[in-house]
Amino acid sequence: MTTRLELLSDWVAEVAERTQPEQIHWCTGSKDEYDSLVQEMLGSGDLRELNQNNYPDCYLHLSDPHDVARVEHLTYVCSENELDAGPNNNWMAPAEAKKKMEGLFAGCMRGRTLYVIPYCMGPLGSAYARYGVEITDSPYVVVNMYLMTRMGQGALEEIEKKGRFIKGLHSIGELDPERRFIMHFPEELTIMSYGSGYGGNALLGKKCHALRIASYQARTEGWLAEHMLIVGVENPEGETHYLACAFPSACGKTNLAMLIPPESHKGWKVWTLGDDIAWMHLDENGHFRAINPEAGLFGVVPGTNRQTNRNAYETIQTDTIFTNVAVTADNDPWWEDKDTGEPVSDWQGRAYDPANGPAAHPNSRFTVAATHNPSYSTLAEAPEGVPISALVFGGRRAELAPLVYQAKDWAHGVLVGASVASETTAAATGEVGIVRRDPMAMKPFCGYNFADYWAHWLSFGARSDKLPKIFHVNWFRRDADGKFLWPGFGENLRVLRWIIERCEGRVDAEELPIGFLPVPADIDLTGLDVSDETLAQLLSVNREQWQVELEQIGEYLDSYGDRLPTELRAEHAKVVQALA
Ligand code: GTP
Ligand code: SPV
Ligand code: MN
Repeated sequence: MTTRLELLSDWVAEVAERTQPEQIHWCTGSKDEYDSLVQEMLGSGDLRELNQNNYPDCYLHLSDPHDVARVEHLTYVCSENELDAGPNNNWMAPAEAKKKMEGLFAGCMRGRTLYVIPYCMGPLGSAYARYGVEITDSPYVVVNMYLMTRMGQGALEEIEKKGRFIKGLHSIGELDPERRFIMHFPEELTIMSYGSGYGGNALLGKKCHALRIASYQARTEGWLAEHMLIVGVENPEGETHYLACAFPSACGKTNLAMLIPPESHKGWKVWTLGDDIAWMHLDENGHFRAINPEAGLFGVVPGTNRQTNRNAYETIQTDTIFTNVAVTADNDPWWEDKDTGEPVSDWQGRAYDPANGPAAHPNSRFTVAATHNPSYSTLAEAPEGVPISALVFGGRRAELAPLVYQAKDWAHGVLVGASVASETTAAATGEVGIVRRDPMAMKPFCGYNFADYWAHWLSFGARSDKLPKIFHVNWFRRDADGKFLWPGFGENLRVLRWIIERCEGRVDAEELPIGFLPVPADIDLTGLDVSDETLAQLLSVNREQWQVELEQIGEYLDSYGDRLPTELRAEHAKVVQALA
């Protein structure tokens, strides 16, 4: 055995007994190990080489066509008590779920290698870091975990010192959507995932551990695990504010985290700390401090180009695993809006035919080390994290939600977060473009009852008077022809500037029932082709539409029954009254 921690060696032996692998590989996390797994997968066809002159050390994985996104209807939170999982989760009794999973796992690794991946979420050795071990039979998962987490020997040593870790068991199984389940046992700190090789279903350190299990732990321990990017905005005077922003899947976190200031903003700099997950603790001074538990980027490929996100575009020129993109005649990776080249073969490896839909899957992804990003912050590895000035919620709303507004105080901000709704995207299977409630962008990721989660959020109000200010943004408002009203991407810096000015108390705002809105003149439009009328439209608040929205929010909150905090109901009633 390659660990002195009995808890771990016993678990690996027990899993091996059940799953019957041909061999067991304990991952060291070395570059040699990564390289040899890549070579092996090139041999097996799991990976394909891309043009190594144009894209050195870049590879392509084409998944099973029925395994391209998260599967929320097959994802469960298995707490002892169904109410603890809440109406926001699918629930199954732990005993029943385990029995089902044990049946699926029986003998499932015959002829395969069982990989043991010890990993760390967060800077190694940080007081805020957490540890887990994923067992998987997928070498694709191993190489992705190598890029996305701090995995291997260093993590194992910490786990051995602590004697504790999250147990994550994964098998790709037959990749049959009928035999696919992602089960979480928060009370036992255990995850079982079967039947999918896709990121959020299979890289168990990410959504399963760092959000579902961690959110459950965070509640009992007094901190927050959130679906948020972390970004530093430095002004020309060299002062930096850090923001943590929660947008639903495929709604712009990676892009905002890697933002490039527009031409008009000489001297401004933007630093990436994280693009998907933030763990936030109150420090001894009552400030929120955030770390990014991840070490890599698992980003949406389509739409990435030099204009929209040059940092991401440059980051993925080398050392990147592409999943489900198309390729050109030169064997370069290709995706919609790449702005150069054209596809000859699509994400299913077929000759490209526009009749088959997009060449790259809309949820095609890149996996790359975070250190590869030119805007990676030197503080991203700081064990104590960065202080957060503002929390920003957002969604994809063609109508209703203005470009930006500020919550009146913490409790109102919690209501603003709880009220987030957004059009669905290709990040999860199911229909795209349907507005659904996605509180705090955590609908698919909260490991317990949302009612208790909102109570936990509200509880910070009494714990500190130095909490971050809370905002809501919407980059996706459209005109009557369906065109985006706001240019977005780098230009979003103009909105971040207003947010920072509000945090510093340097700018007034207009108080409306829904919150504080910018005085239009305070959004700097210099050098931008956006008219005053368009800005007015972007900032407009339609009373009737908001009344309907508030009614829907009220019904939604009511669906949480007795557990809903009365304080949240009261916040809702205040806004309803102010709108009347
Ligand atoms: P997950 O990784 O699924 O959590 O997604 P994400 O929130 O990181 O979303 P991402 O930044 O990858 O953006 C998803 C899609 O939205 C991409 O196709 C982007 O091009 C597009 N997008 C991002 N920011 C903007 C914006 O400001 N305006 C517009 N119109 N589109 C944007
Ligand atoms: C998301 O869907 O929010 C993602 C991609 O960030 S996944 O890791 O698959 O969840
Ligand atoms: Mn995400």
